[in-house]
Amino acid sequence: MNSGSVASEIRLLAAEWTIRANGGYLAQACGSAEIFATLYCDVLDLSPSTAPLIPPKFESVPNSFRNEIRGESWLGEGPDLFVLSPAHYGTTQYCALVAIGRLDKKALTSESGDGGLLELIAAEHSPGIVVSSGSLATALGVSVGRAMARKIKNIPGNIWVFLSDGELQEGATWESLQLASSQRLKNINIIVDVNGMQVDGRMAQLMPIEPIVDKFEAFGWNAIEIDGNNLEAIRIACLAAKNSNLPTAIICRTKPWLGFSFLKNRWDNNKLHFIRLTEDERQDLISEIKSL
Ligand SMILES: Cc1ncc(C[n+]2csc(CCOP(=O)(O)OP(=O)(O)O)c2C)c(N)n1
Ligand SMILES: [Mg+2]
Repeated sequence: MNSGSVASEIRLLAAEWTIRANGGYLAQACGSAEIFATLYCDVLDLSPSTAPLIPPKFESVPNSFRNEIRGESWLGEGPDLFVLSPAHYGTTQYCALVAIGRLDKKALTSESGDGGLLELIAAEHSPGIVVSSGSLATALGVSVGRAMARKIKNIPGNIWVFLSDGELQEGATWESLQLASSQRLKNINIIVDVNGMQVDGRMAQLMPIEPIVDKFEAFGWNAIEIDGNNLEAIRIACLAAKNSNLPTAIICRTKPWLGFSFLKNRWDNNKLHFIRLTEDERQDLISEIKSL
């Protein structure tokens, strides 16, 4: 698989979703397409999916008494585990799973409505999702716990956690980071999508979180800062994270408007978090997709 073509496919599928549903988290997919593509093509060591290409209908949330399918099944049985924390990036995860052949493209249409598993705000039963984290900043704590368990049981492999920059505004994140470094967990790494925005607008205006690198280092983590839309930079940073003796955070500076021209205008007007297309935007997007 070629990471460049997977990144383009993620953007295209997310754009088609947004047109179909007249709404979606398109900017999240456009900003992080290279991160997902590099992880799946060049970094994650995953065994084949144990889940069907077209997901079954939703019956109930997974628990210990029932045998409902878990989102984790689409990621196989290791040795690595990929934990997506911000649940509104679910669309990006589903599109990535289609692009790498773990989900059928038809699932994006047939399973994204009522009663389907492809929730807009993804949950534990949604393809590729390990932890329900619609209440943001909850998946990192679970992931650190799993990394501790793996260390105690000598289970090989790395846990890779995807965080959004908005989640750095939450206290639970920093408690989890502290626990990971105090336990010397080198089997967990974080990729942060620093796209500079959250639901109410710009990070810098609402509650600045800089200097991010210094903060991670102060919490005992190795921190690497890169251009998060550069495939090679992501690949090299992940390799360094794998070989580090400390838990590593890769701080990815991303551009959530990359891929479709109307997004830049929305960024300038601070309206990029959730996109409900105007008629003009819809027409522009359709003709841009046709010209690809
Ligand atoms: C604990 C919690 N607080 C607040 C929210 C409301 N919320 C939903 S999305 C979001 C933005 C979070 O920032 P980020 O993930 O960086 O947003 P994006 O870059 O996608 O705009 C917020 C605050 C939430 N889901 N959970
Ligand atoms: Mg953000």
